[in-house]
Amino acid sequence: MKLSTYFLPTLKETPSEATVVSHRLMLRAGMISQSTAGIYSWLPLGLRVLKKVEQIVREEQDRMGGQEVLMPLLQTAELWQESGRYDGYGKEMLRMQDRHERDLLFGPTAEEVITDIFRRYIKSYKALPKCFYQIHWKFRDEIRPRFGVMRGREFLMKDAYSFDVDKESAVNTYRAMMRTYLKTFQRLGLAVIPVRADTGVIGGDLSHEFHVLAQTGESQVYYDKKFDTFRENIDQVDVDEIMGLYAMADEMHKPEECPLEGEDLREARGIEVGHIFNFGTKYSEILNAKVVLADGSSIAPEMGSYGIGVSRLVGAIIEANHDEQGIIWPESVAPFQVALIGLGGTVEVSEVCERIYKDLEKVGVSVLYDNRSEGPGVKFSTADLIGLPWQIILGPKGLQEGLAEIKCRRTGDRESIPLESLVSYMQEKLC
Ligand code: 5CA
Repeated sequence: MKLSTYFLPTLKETPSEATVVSHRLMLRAGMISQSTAGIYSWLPLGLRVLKKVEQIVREEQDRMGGQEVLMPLLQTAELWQESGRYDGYGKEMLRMQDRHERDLLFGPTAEEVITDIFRRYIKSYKALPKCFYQIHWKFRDEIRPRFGVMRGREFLMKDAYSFDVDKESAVNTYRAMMRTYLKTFQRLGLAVIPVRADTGVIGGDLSHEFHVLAQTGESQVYYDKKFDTFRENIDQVDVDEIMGLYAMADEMHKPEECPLEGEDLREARGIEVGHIFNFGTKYSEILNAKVVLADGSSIAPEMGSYGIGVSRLVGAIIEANHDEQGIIWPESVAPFQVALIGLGGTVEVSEVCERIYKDLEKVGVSVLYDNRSEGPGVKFSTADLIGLPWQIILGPKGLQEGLAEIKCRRTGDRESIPLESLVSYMQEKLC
Protein backbone atom coordinates (compact mmCIF):
# COMPACT_ATOMS: atom_id res chain seq x y z
CA MET A 1 0.00 0.00 0.00
CA LYS A 2 1.22 3.46 -0.86
CA LEU A 3 0.73 6.20 1.66
CA SER A 4 0.07 8.83 -1.03
CA THR A 5 -3.28 7.18 -1.75
CA TYR A 6 -4.00 5.38 1.53
CA PHE A 7 -6.67 6.90 3.75
CA LEU A 8 -4.70 7.52 6.93
CA PRO A 9 -6.06 10.66 8.62
CA THR A 10 -3.38 11.03 11.32
CA LEU A 11 -3.64 13.85 13.86
CA LYS A 12 -0.76 15.91 15.20
CA GLU A 13 -2.64 17.20 18.21
CA THR A 14 -3.81 15.00 21.02
CA PRO A 15 -7.62 14.94 20.90
CA SER A 16 -8.89 16.46 24.14
CA GLU A 17 -11.72 13.96 24.66
CA ALA A 18 -9.30 11.04 24.89
CA THR A 19 -8.12 10.36 28.42
CA VAL A 20 -6.35 7.03 27.98
CA VAL A 21 -3.35 6.40 25.79
CA SER A 22 -4.92 3.76 23.52
CA HIS A 23 -7.84 6.04 22.70
CA ARG A 24 -5.47 8.93 21.98
CA LEU A 25 -3.23 6.81 19.80
CA MET A 26 -6.08 5.17 17.91
CA LEU A 27 -7.47 8.61 17.02
CA ARG A 28 -4.05 10.07 16.26
CA ALA A 29 -3.05 7.10 14.08
CA GLY A 30 -6.27 7.40 12.06
CA MET A 31 -7.53 3.96 13.11
CA ILE A 32 -11.01 4.92 14.25
CA SER A 33 -13.41 7.82 14.01
CA GLN A 34 -16.08 8.50 16.59
CA SER A 35 -19.62 8.54 15.22
CA THR A 36 -21.39 9.24 18.51
CA ALA A 37 -20.83 8.32 22.17
CA GLY A 38 -19.41 4.81 22.35
CA ILE A 39 -19.92 4.15 18.63
CA TYR A 40 -17.02 4.20 16.19
CA SER A 41 -16.20 3.72 12.55
CA TRP A 42 -13.15 1.61 11.90
CA LEU A 43 -10.94 3.27 9.28
CA PRO A 44 -8.63 1.24 6.99
CA LEU A 45 -5.62 1.00 9.35
CA GLY A 46 -7.74 0.17 12.40
CA LEU A 47 -9.83 -2.35 10.52
CA ARG A 48 -6.72 -4.25 9.43
CA VAL A 49 -5.78 -4.72 13.10
CA LEU A 50 -9.32 -5.64 14.14
CA LYS A 51 -9.41 -8.31 11.40
CA LYS A 52 -6.09 -9.75 12.48
CA VAL A 53 -7.19 -10.00 16.10
CA GLU A 54 -10.47 -11.53 14.96
CA GLN A 55 -8.65 -14.12 12.83
CA ILE A 56 -6.36 -15.26 15.65
CA VAL A 57 -9.37 -15.59 17.95
CA ARG A 58 -11.20 -17.57 15.21
CA GLU A 59 -8.30 -19.94 14.54
CA GLU A 60 -8.00 -20.86 18.20
CA GLN A 61 -11.77 -21.35 18.57
CA ASP A 62 -11.72 -23.64 15.53
CA ARG A 63 -8.76 -25.53 16.94
CA MET A 64 -10.63 -26.38 20.14
CA GLY A 65 -13.58 -27.69 18.15
CA GLY A 66 -15.79 -24.61 18.11
CA GLN A 67 -18.12 -24.32 15.12
CA GLU A 68 -18.62 -20.82 13.79
CA VAL A 69 -22.13 -19.49 13.33
CA LEU A 70 -23.55 -16.03 12.79
CA MET A 71 -26.63 -15.10 14.77
CA PRO A 72 -28.87 -12.05 14.30
CA LEU A 73 -27.91 -8.65 15.66
CA LEU A 74 -31.58 -7.97 16.35
CA GLN A 75 -33.23 -10.45 18.64
CA THR A 76 -36.87 -10.97 19.47
CA ALA A 77 -37.97 -9.89 22.94
CA GLU A 78 -40.01 -13.10 23.25
CA LEU A 79 -36.97 -15.27 23.80
CA TRP A 80 -35.75 -13.00 26.56
CA GLN A 81 -39.19 -12.93 28.16
CA GLU A 82 -39.11 -16.71 28.09
CA SER A 83 -35.71 -16.83 29.82
CA GLY A 84 -36.81 -14.21 32.33
CA ARG A 85 -33.98 -11.80 31.50
CA TYR A 86 -35.98 -9.24 29.53
CA ASP A 87 -36.95 -7.04 32.45
CA GLY A 88 -33.91 -7.73 34.59
CA TYR A 89 -31.35 -6.68 32.00
CA GLY A 90 -32.31 -3.06 32.53
CA LYS A 91 -31.33 0.02 30.59
CA GLU A 92 -28.20 -1.47 29.07
CA MET A 93 -30.45 -3.33 26.66
CA LEU A 94 -31.41 -1.25 23.64
CA ARG A 95 -35.03 -2.03 22.86
CA MET A 96 -37.03 -1.19 19.75
CA GLN A 97 -40.16 -2.09 17.84
CA ASP A 98 -40.60 -3.08 14.22
CA ARG A 99 -43.43 -1.76 11.99
CA HIS A 100 -45.80 -4.39 13.38
CA GLU A 101 -45.03 -3.16 16.88
CA ARG A 102 -43.24 -6.34 17.78
CA ASP A 103 -40.60 -5.89 20.44
CA LEU A 104 -37.01 -6.36 19.35
CA LEU A 105 -33.68 -5.70 20.97
CA PHE A 106 -30.11 -5.25 19.82
CA GLY A 107 -28.33 -8.30 21.22
CA PRO A 108 -26.04 -7.65 24.20
CA THR A 109 -25.20 -11.41 24.31
CA ALA A 110 -26.75 -14.52 22.77
CA GLU A 111 -27.41 -17.30 25.32
CA GLU A 112 -31.12 -17.26 24.47
CA VAL A 113 -30.67 -17.35 20.69
CA ILE A 114 -28.19 -20.24 20.75
CA THR A 115 -30.29 -22.24 23.21
CA ASP A 116 -33.28 -21.73 20.93
CA ILE A 117 -31.27 -23.10 17.98
CA PHE A 118 -30.14 -26.02 20.10
CA ARG A 119 -33.62 -27.00 21.25
CA ARG A 120 -34.98 -26.98 17.72
CA TYR A 121 -32.38 -29.29 16.22
CA ILE A 122 -30.52 -31.28 18.86
CA LYS A 123 -32.47 -34.03 20.57
CA SER A 124 -29.99 -36.76 21.48
CA TYR A 125 -27.05 -36.98 23.87
CA LYS A 126 -25.10 -38.48 20.95
CA ALA A 127 -24.75 -35.00 19.42
CA LEU A 128 -22.90 -33.75 22.51
CA PRO A 129 -20.59 -32.10 23.29
CA LYS A 130 -21.17 -29.12 21.01
CA CYS A 131 -19.57 -25.71 21.03
CA PHE A 132 -20.74 -22.86 18.81
CA TYR A 133 -19.23 -19.43 18.48
CA GLN A 134 -19.69 -16.23 16.57
CA ILE A 135 -17.69 -13.03 16.15
CA HIS A 136 -20.28 -10.33 15.91
CA TRP A 137 -21.30 -6.87 17.05
CA LYS A 138 -23.04 -6.38 20.36
CA PHE A 139 -24.81 -3.37 21.75
CA ARG A 140 -24.92 -2.41 25.41
CA ASP A 141 -26.21 1.02 26.25
CA GLU A 142 -23.43 1.66 28.76
CA ILE A 143 -24.19 4.59 31.02
CA ARG A 144 -20.67 5.93 30.65
CA PRO A 145 -19.02 4.79 27.42
CA ARG A 146 -15.37 5.79 27.63
CA PHE A 147 -11.79 5.01 26.74
CA GLY A 148 -12.64 4.74 23.04
CA VAL A 149 -13.24 1.17 21.89
CA MET A 150 -12.41 -0.18 25.34
CA ARG A 151 -15.82 0.62 26.73
CA GLY A 152 -18.00 1.19 23.74
CA ARG A 153 -21.73 0.83 23.36
CA GLU A 154 -21.35 -1.02 20.08
CA PHE A 155 -18.45 -3.49 20.24
CA LEU A 156 -17.19 -6.64 18.57
CA MET A 157 -17.30 -9.77 20.71
CA LYS A 158 -16.39 -13.39 20.21
CA ASP A 159 -19.09 -15.25 22.07
CA ALA A 160 -19.02 -19.03 22.36
CA TYR A 161 -21.60 -21.36 23.88
CA SER A 162 -21.09 -24.96 24.92
CA PHE A 163 -23.49 -27.85 25.55
CA ASP A 164 -22.41 -30.96 27.44
CA VAL A 165 -24.17 -34.04 28.69
CA ASP A 166 -23.03 -33.78 32.30
CA LYS A 167 -21.08 -31.65 34.74
CA GLU A 168 -17.82 -33.52 34.28
CA SER A 169 -17.88 -33.09 30.52
CA ALA A 170 -18.84 -29.41 30.93
CA VAL A 171 -15.88 -28.79 33.20
CA ASN A 172 -13.63 -30.43 30.61
CA THR A 173 -14.97 -28.06 27.99
CA TYR A 174 -14.36 -25.16 30.37
CA ARG A 175 -10.76 -26.31 30.84
CA ALA A 176 -10.29 -26.64 27.08
CA MET A 177 -11.59 -23.09 26.64
CA MET A 178 -9.24 -21.88 29.38
CA ARG A 179 -6.32 -23.37 27.47
CA THR A 180 -7.62 -21.90 24.20
CA TYR A 181 -7.82 -18.45 25.77
CA LEU A 182 -4.30 -18.64 27.16
CA LYS A 183 -3.03 -19.63 23.71
CA THR A 184 -5.07 -16.91 21.99
CA PHE A 185 -3.74 -14.15 24.22
CA GLN A 186 -0.20 -15.47 23.90
CA ARG A 187 -0.50 -15.26 20.09
CA LEU A 188 -1.73 -11.69 20.48
CA GLY A 189 1.48 -10.86 22.33
CA LEU A 190 -0.30 -10.22 25.63
CA ALA A 191 0.45 -11.12 29.24
CA VAL A 192 -2.90 -12.21 30.63
CA ILE A 193 -3.99 -13.43 34.07
CA PRO A 194 -7.15 -15.56 34.45
CA VAL A 195 -8.78 -14.42 37.70
CA ARG A 196 -11.72 -15.99 39.54
CA ALA A 197 -14.81 -13.95 38.85
CA ASP A 198 -18.34 -13.20 39.82
CA THR A 199 -20.94 -14.55 37.43
CA GLY A 200 -23.20 -11.46 37.50
CA VAL A 201 -26.19 -11.34 35.14
CA ILE A 202 -25.01 -14.39 33.19
CA GLY A 203 -25.34 -16.58 36.32
CA GLY A 204 -23.57 -19.81 37.27
CA ASP A 205 -20.90 -21.05 39.62
CA LEU A 206 -17.58 -21.26 37.77
CA SER A 207 -16.17 -18.21 36.06
CA HIS A 208 -12.89 -16.55 35.15
CA GLU A 209 -12.05 -13.13 33.80
CA PHE A 210 -8.92 -12.63 31.71
CA HIS A 211 -7.00 -9.47 32.47
CA VAL A 212 -4.31 -7.97 30.27
CA LEU A 213 -1.62 -6.50 32.45
CA ALA A 214 -1.26 -2.81 31.61
CA GLN A 215 -0.53 0.16 33.85
CA THR A 216 -3.69 1.94 32.76
CA GLY A 217 -6.02 -0.98 33.53
CA GLU A 218 -9.26 -0.29 35.41
CA SER A 219 -8.87 -3.30 37.71
CA GLN A 220 -6.36 -4.13 40.39
CA VAL A 221 -5.17 -7.70 39.86
CA TYR A 222 -3.54 -9.83 42.58
CA TYR A 223 -1.84 -13.01 41.41
CA ASP A 224 0.66 -15.73 42.15
CA LYS A 225 4.06 -14.89 40.71
CA LYS A 226 4.13 -18.39 39.14
CA PHE A 227 1.93 -17.01 36.34
CA ASP A 228 4.91 -15.07 35.08
CA THR A 229 6.89 -18.27 34.48
CA PHE A 230 3.99 -20.25 32.97
CA ARG A 231 3.45 -17.65 30.32
CA GLU A 232 6.59 -18.60 28.43
CA ASN A 233 5.49 -22.16 27.67
CA ILE A 234 1.72 -22.01 27.47
CA ASP A 235 1.57 -25.15 25.31
CA GLN A 236 3.00 -27.28 28.09
CA VAL A 237 1.13 -25.88 31.07
CA ASP A 238 -1.27 -27.93 33.12
CA VAL A 239 -4.59 -26.08 33.02
CA ASP A 240 -5.62 -27.49 36.38
CA GLU A 241 -2.46 -26.12 37.91
CA ILE A 242 -3.19 -22.69 36.41
CA MET A 243 -6.76 -22.79 37.70
CA GLY A 244 -5.46 -23.75 41.13
CA LEU A 245 -3.21 -20.71 41.44
CA TYR A 246 -4.34 -17.66 43.31
CA ALA A 247 -5.56 -14.80 41.12
CA MET A 248 -8.26 -12.29 42.01
CA ALA A 249 -9.25 -8.82 40.91
CA ASP A 250 -10.56 -5.88 42.90
CA GLU A 251 -12.98 -6.77 45.72
CA MET A 252 -12.73 -10.50 44.92
CA HIS A 253 -9.27 -10.26 46.51
CA LYS A 254 -9.63 -10.62 50.27
CA PRO A 255 -6.24 -10.18 51.92
CA GLU A 256 -7.28 -12.27 54.92
CA GLU A 257 -8.12 -15.21 52.62
CA CYS A 258 -5.12 -14.89 50.33
CA PRO A 259 -2.59 -17.72 50.83
CA LEU A 260 0.29 -15.71 49.38
CA GLU A 261 2.43 -13.03 50.89
CA GLY A 262 5.50 -10.95 50.18
CA GLU A 263 7.32 -11.69 46.94
CA ASP A 264 4.93 -14.50 45.97
CA LEU A 265 1.98 -12.15 45.55
CA ARG A 266 2.13 -9.90 42.52
CA GLU A 267 -0.04 -6.85 42.03
CA ALA A 268 -0.75 -5.07 38.78
CA ARG A 269 -3.38 -3.16 36.87
CA GLY A 270 -5.48 -5.15 34.43
CA ILE A 271 -7.94 -4.71 31.55
CA GLU A 272 -10.65 -7.36 31.25
CA VAL A 273 -10.52 -8.76 27.73
CA GLY A 274 -12.32 -12.05 28.25
CA HIS A 275 -14.81 -13.72 30.53
CA ILE A 276 -15.83 -17.36 30.69
CA PHE A 277 -18.74 -18.90 32.55
CA ASN A 278 -19.98 -22.35 33.36
CA PHE A 279 -23.60 -21.89 34.39
CA GLY A 280 -24.99 -25.40 34.38
CA THR A 281 -28.56 -25.86 33.20
CA LYS A 282 -29.81 -22.33 33.88
CA TYR A 283 -30.82 -21.54 30.27
CA SER A 284 -31.40 -25.08 29.01
CA GLU A 285 -33.92 -25.71 31.81
CA ILE A 286 -35.82 -22.49 31.48
CA LEU A 287 -35.93 -22.62 27.67
CA ASN A 288 -36.74 -26.31 27.73
CA ALA A 289 -33.77 -27.59 25.71
CA LYS A 290 -33.55 -31.33 26.31
CA VAL A 291 -31.61 -34.33 25.08
CA VAL A 292 -32.57 -37.96 25.43
CA LEU A 293 -30.01 -40.23 27.10
CA ALA A 294 -29.22 -43.88 26.25
CA ASP A 295 -31.65 -45.10 28.91
CA GLY A 296 -34.51 -43.10 27.43
CA SER A 297 -34.62 -40.43 30.12
CA SER A 298 -34.12 -36.82 29.16
CA ILE A 299 -31.95 -34.11 30.68
CA ALA A 300 -31.20 -30.42 30.18
CA PRO A 301 -27.63 -30.07 28.87
CA GLU A 302 -24.92 -28.34 30.90
CA MET A 303 -23.95 -25.04 29.35
CA GLY A 304 -21.18 -22.49 29.39
CA SER A 305 -20.56 -19.20 27.63
CA TYR A 306 -17.23 -17.67 26.75
CA GLY A 307 -16.63 -14.07 25.67
CA ILE A 308 -13.68 -12.19 24.25
CA GLY A 309 -13.86 -8.45 23.68
CA VAL A 310 -12.36 -8.36 20.19
CA SER A 311 -12.62 -4.60 19.64
CA ARG A 312 -11.58 -3.92 23.25
CA LEU A 313 -8.49 -6.06 22.61
CA VAL A 314 -7.24 -3.60 20.01
CA GLY A 315 -7.20 -0.89 22.70
CA ALA A 316 -5.75 -3.24 25.30
CA ILE A 317 -2.92 -4.30 22.98
CA ILE A 318 -2.01 -0.63 22.55
CA GLU A 319 -2.19 0.00 26.30
CA ALA A 320 0.37 -2.77 26.75
CA ASN A 321 2.51 -1.86 23.70
CA HIS A 322 3.38 1.80 23.17
CA ASP A 323 5.94 4.47 23.96
CA GLU A 324 6.13 8.29 23.80
CA GLN A 325 6.20 8.22 20.01
CA GLY A 326 3.26 5.95 19.42
CA ILE A 327 2.06 2.38 19.01
CA ILE A 328 4.38 -0.64 18.92
CA TRP A 329 2.39 -3.48 17.33
CA PRO A 330 3.15 -7.09 18.18
CA GLU A 331 4.00 -8.72 14.83
CA SER A 332 0.94 -11.01 14.93
CA VAL A 333 -1.55 -8.11 14.72
CA ALA A 334 0.43 -5.36 12.98
CA PRO A 335 -1.63 -3.73 10.21
CA PHE A 336 1.41 -3.96 7.90
CA GLN A 337 4.72 -5.62 8.68
CA VAL A 338 7.01 -2.98 7.24
CA ALA A 339 7.03 0.80 6.84
CA LEU A 340 9.14 1.67 3.81
CA ILE A 341 10.39 5.24 4.00
CA GLY A 342 11.89 6.93 0.99
CA LEU A 343 13.82 10.14 1.75
CA GLY A 344 15.16 13.02 -0.30
CA GLY A 345 12.60 12.97 -3.08
CA THR A 346 15.02 12.01 -5.86
CA VAL A 347 13.93 9.93 -8.83
CA GLU A 348 16.66 7.38 -8.06
CA VAL A 349 15.48 6.82 -4.48
CA SER A 350 11.87 6.52 -5.65
CA GLU A 351 12.79 3.96 -8.27
CA VAL A 352 14.68 1.76 -5.82
CA CYS A 353 11.95 2.10 -3.18
CA GLU A 354 9.38 1.12 -5.77
CA ARG A 355 11.41 -2.00 -6.54
CA ILE A 356 11.87 -2.90 -2.86
CA TYR A 357 8.14 -2.39 -2.33
CA LYS A 358 7.22 -4.71 -5.18
CA ASP A 359 9.81 -7.35 -4.25
CA LEU A 360 8.66 -7.47 -0.63
CA GLU A 361 5.00 -7.69 -1.57
CA LYS A 362 5.86 -10.46 -4.05
CA VAL A 363 7.22 -12.64 -1.25
CA GLY A 364 4.20 -11.92 0.93
CA VAL A 365 5.56 -9.16 3.17
CA SER A 366 2.94 -6.44 3.71
CA VAL A 367 4.40 -2.97 3.23
CA LEU A 368 3.13 0.53 3.77
CA TYR A 369 5.31 2.62 1.48
CA ASP A 370 5.62 6.28 2.48
CA ASN A 371 5.99 7.79 -0.98
CA ARG A 372 4.59 11.18 0.03
CA SER A 373 6.55 14.32 -0.75
CA GLU A 374 7.11 15.11 2.92
CA GLY A 375 10.30 15.75 4.87
CA PRO A 376 12.06 13.08 6.94
CA GLY A 377 10.64 14.41 10.24
CA VAL A 378 7.04 13.92 9.16
CA LYS A 379 7.75 10.49 7.72
CA PHE A 380 9.61 9.26 10.79
CA SER A 381 6.98 10.49 13.19
CA THR A 382 4.17 8.94 11.12
CA ALA A 383 6.00 5.61 11.07
CA ASP A 384 6.64 5.69 14.82
CA LEU A 385 3.06 6.74 15.52
CA ILE A 386 1.40 3.93 13.56
CA GLY A 387 3.89 1.49 15.02
CA LEU A 388 4.65 -1.04 12.27
CA PRO A 389 7.24 -3.51 13.63
CA TRP A 390 9.94 -2.71 11.04
CA GLN A 391 11.01 0.42 9.21
CA ILE A 392 13.15 0.35 6.09
CA ILE A 393 14.70 3.73 5.44
CA LEU A 394 16.37 4.69 2.20
CA GLY A 395 17.81 8.09 1.28
CA PRO A 396 20.24 9.38 -1.37
CA LYS A 397 23.32 8.70 0.79
CA GLY A 398 22.35 5.11 1.55
CA LEU A 399 21.56 4.55 -2.08
CA GLN A 400 25.04 5.71 -3.06
CA GLU A 401 26.53 3.18 -0.64
CA GLY A 402 24.07 0.49 -1.65
CA LEU A 403 22.66 0.28 1.87
CA ALA A 404 19.22 0.59 3.44
CA GLU A 405 18.69 1.17 7.12
CA ILE A 406 16.39 -1.16 9.02
CA LYS A 407 14.93 -0.01 12.31
CA CYS A 408 13.13 -2.22 14.78
CA ARG A 409 10.23 -0.16 16.16
CA ARG A 410 10.22 -1.99 19.51
CA THR A 411 13.92 -1.83 20.41
CA GLY A 412 14.97 1.14 18.29
CA ASP A 413 17.90 -0.96 17.03
CA ARG A 414 19.18 0.02 13.59
CA GLU A 415 21.15 -2.00 11.06
CA SER A 416 22.49 -1.20 7.62
CA ILE A 417 21.72 -3.91 5.10
CA PRO A 418 23.00 -4.19 1.51
CA LEU A 419 20.14 -3.48 -0.90
CA GLU A 420 20.58 -6.78 -2.74
CA SER A 421 20.01 -8.86 0.41
CA LEU A 422 17.21 -6.71 1.83
CA VAL A 423 14.31 -8.93 0.78
CA SER A 424 15.81 -12.16 2.10
CA TYR A 425 16.89 -10.38 5.28
CA MET A 426 13.35 -9.14 5.91
CA GLN A 427 11.87 -12.55 5.14
CA GLU A 428 14.12 -14.07 7.74
CA LYS A 429 13.19 -11.43 10.32
CA LEU A 430 9.50 -12.05 9.76
CA CYS A 431 9.41 -15.84 9.56
N1 5CA B 1 -22.29 -13.94 27.37
C1 5CA B 1 -21.04 -13.74 28.02
C2 5CA B 1 -19.91 -14.43 27.36
S1 5CA B 1 -20.24 -14.95 25.76
C3 5CA B 1 -20.76 -12.24 28.11
O1 5CA B 1 -21.47 -11.45 27.56
N2 5CA B 1 -19.69 -11.91 28.83
S2 5CA B 1 -19.21 -10.42 29.15
O2 5CA B 1 -20.31 -9.60 29.51
O3 5CA B 1 -18.20 -10.53 30.16
O4 5CA B 1 -18.56 -9.82 27.87
C4 5CA B 1 -17.49 -10.50 27.25
C5 5CA B 1 -16.35 -9.56 26.94
O5 5CA B 1 -16.79 -8.51 26.09
C6 5CA B 1 -15.77 -8.85 28.14
O6 5CA B 1 -14.80 -9.66 28.77
C7 5CA B 1 -15.15 -7.62 27.52
O7 5CA B 1 -13.84 -7.89 27.06
C8 5CA B 1 -16.03 -7.34 26.34
N3 5CA B 1 -16.94 -6.20 26.62
C9 5CA B 1 -17.98 -6.16 27.48
N4 5CA B 1 -18.56 -4.95 27.48
C10 5CA B 1 -17.85 -4.19 26.61
C11 5CA B 1 -17.96 -2.83 26.16
N5 5CA B 1 -18.91 -2.02 26.62
N6 5CA B 1 -17.06 -2.38 25.24
C12 5CA B 1 -16.10 -3.21 24.76
N7 5CA B 1 -15.96 -4.49 25.14
C13 5CA B 1 -16.82 -4.98 26.04
